[in-house]
Amino acid sequence: MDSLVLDLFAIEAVKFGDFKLKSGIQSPIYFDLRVLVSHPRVLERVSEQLWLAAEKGGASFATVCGVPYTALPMATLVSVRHGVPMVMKRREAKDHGTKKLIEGSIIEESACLVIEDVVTSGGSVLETAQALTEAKLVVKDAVVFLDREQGGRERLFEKGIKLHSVLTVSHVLATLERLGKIDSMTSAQVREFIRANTFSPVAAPKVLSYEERVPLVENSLTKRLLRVMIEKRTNLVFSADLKSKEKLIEVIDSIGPYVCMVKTHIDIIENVTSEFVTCLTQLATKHNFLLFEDRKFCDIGNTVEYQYGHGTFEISQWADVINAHALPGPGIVEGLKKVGQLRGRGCLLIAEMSSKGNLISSAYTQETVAMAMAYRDFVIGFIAMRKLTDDPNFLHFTPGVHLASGGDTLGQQYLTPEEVIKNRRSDLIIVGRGIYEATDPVEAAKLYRKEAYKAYEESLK
Ligand code: 5BU
Repeated sequence: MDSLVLDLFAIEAVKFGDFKLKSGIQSPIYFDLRVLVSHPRVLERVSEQLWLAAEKGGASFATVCGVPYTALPMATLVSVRHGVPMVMKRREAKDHGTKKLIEGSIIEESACLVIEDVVTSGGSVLETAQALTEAKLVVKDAVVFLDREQGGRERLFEKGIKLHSVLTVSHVLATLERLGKIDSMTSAQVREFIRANTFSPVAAPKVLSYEERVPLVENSLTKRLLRVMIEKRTNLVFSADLKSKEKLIEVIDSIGPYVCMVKTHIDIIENVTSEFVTCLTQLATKHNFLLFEDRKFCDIGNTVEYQYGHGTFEISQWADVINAHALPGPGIVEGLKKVGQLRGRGCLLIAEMSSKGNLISSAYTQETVAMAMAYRDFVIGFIAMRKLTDDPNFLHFTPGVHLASGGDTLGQQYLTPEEVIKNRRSDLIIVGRGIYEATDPVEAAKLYRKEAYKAYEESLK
């Protein structure tokens, strides 16, 4: 790497002095990698290092895209040398014809590696990543030749992009000082400049407490649930997936004090009777929790209207909350809303799933969120693996939660309560086997409640 740093210095791709940056700030160091096009051998080495850095960082991608203009030749070399297709971002959308911002053949939902010459705040990488995302590509990794260490890496990380770099300013300074190209004064000056001009990470929106959310939410059912969560100090939903009615009633009665909601799969319970359903609703009143039937409706509006309002289980008569796939389109919400809204019920849209290999793509998730926004009077939130929107009206419920990570033999994948609530900023955890298969389900429910509530309180700090 020493010889590459020396070459950059020799061709004046890195210069020391007093330079006015785009932002207007005076800088004692300047990187100008545009000169590389006049030095093909150096350009070739820079490009190869970019490839190696991405590879070393574990980036996986199907296409590459250089941030215009300086990184375009670098991306081209990477593409040609390694046989990875490239897409190209325009600086401006064409004002005639297709208005496309990204040129090239796009394989929707495939990963694209963003290539950049220098990263300061990460703004240009983000701009390119946004255009790529709009063109239905997925950006998880970016590789930069030189990281100015001024906060870009952190900012990109917050947006879900991992930055891999070939060189950092510190490394360049140390190398040039060691090889006698700059003195220690210059090096110290630059270090101080970098320290004083670091972009702070974009503050993640503050997590609102349940109390703060109550007056902000429009739906009265959401308000009710939040109040239960506050009063009982619990964001735990029990997934009561037991087949025996007696066992189910027994478990629900014993863990009722620790949950804000009980989720059922009514069609797995043997010989369901109206007395059983009455018993369920009585328990909900006794322990002050809501009932959620995990029916996962997924049909045209007309059919779901019948399924929800009629049939053996008469779901709309007793379930406060139901859920639905967004797959059939808005008609499904219209159909369910026709039955549920007058009764004050609410619906969760399944925006993501916990099971391995599920076919939900990020574009599908985004469309689901958009659909929820359009039906906010009836859709109260999502089944999702993380927080999807900062809109306080929507509650995020995450299944696939277990204190022991791992999964089952049929594709379930588990996350811990802390990961779900604190790191992924979801609102509620859904736990089934972690509780009802435990030697002592009551103790297990208490533990899940404690862990998830603690994670929520910590996320407020
Ligand atoms: P478990 O025993 O905690 O693994 O049960 C999880 C429950 O959540 C179970 O009733 C599933 O039907 C439900 N579930 C899920 O696990 N993953 C999903 O993506 C969705 C629902 Br949607």
